[in-house]
Amino acid sequence: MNRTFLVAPALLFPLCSFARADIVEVHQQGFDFFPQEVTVSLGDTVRFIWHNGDHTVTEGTDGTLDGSEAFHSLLTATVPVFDVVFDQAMLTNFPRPGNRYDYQCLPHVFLGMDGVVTVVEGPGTSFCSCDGSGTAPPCSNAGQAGRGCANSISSLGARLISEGNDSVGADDLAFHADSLLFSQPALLFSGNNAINGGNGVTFGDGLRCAGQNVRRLGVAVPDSLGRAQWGPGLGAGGGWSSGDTRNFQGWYRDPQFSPCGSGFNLTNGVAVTFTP
Ligand SMILES: [Cu+2]
Repeated sequence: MNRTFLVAPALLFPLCSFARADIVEVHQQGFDFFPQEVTVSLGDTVRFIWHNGDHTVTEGTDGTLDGSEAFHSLLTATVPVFDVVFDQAMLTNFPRPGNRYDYQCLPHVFLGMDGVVTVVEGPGTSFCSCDGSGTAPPCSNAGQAGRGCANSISSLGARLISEGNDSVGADDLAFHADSLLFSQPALLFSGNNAINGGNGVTFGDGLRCAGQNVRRLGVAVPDSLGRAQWGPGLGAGGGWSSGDTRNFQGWYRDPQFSPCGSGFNLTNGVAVTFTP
């Protein structure tokens, strides 16, 4: 692995805009981890970022360090960043029910300083990042690679990821989104085309990535952490068949303080090609 990748992985995304692996940041804020719960795709890196005090990031829930942990690090002024890669090796070497990795800060677990990383292994390819690598964000509100444009509560932008399988017969494809707005409706839709070669076009505060023969697949109401889920059981509304590719995207309301003033925004896109 070369040094450039270690130092500045984000700079590589413009060279491979269809890259699925992403970096998801979790910040130490006082005696909390924020966001406290994140859902990531297989292969993603979770980057823990220190701000003040002396903490640890220690997998488990028992408040002890006994060598059985999937990951453990100090998070201090001298170790201000700690990366954990949630790849197949992690899932194989440290299997956890539901691919759910609870972690805690050992000195402060009694204050409730803990968090959760859940890994999902869905099909498809993320495209149409609003990170400036493709179509420019509508009002300089770039998000991170693998995500939509920044919104009023997240400079990262909202992210759509898949879960389940691409089998029409199984019909267990589902989607998760994060960094949406609490209680503001979010719509999952699909389109036959990836617009503008997969780079999307500006639309509201975001980029419109999926178009042609648009199907509305359901409205979800995000929880207090800004997360929503659609599916499984999307096939009846989607009408796809084996061999079809569909481009999925989330549209959501951001009514009060949206960066560009339109009151709505979108996630990245996810393209899935279906099998029998
Ligand atoms: Cu701590």
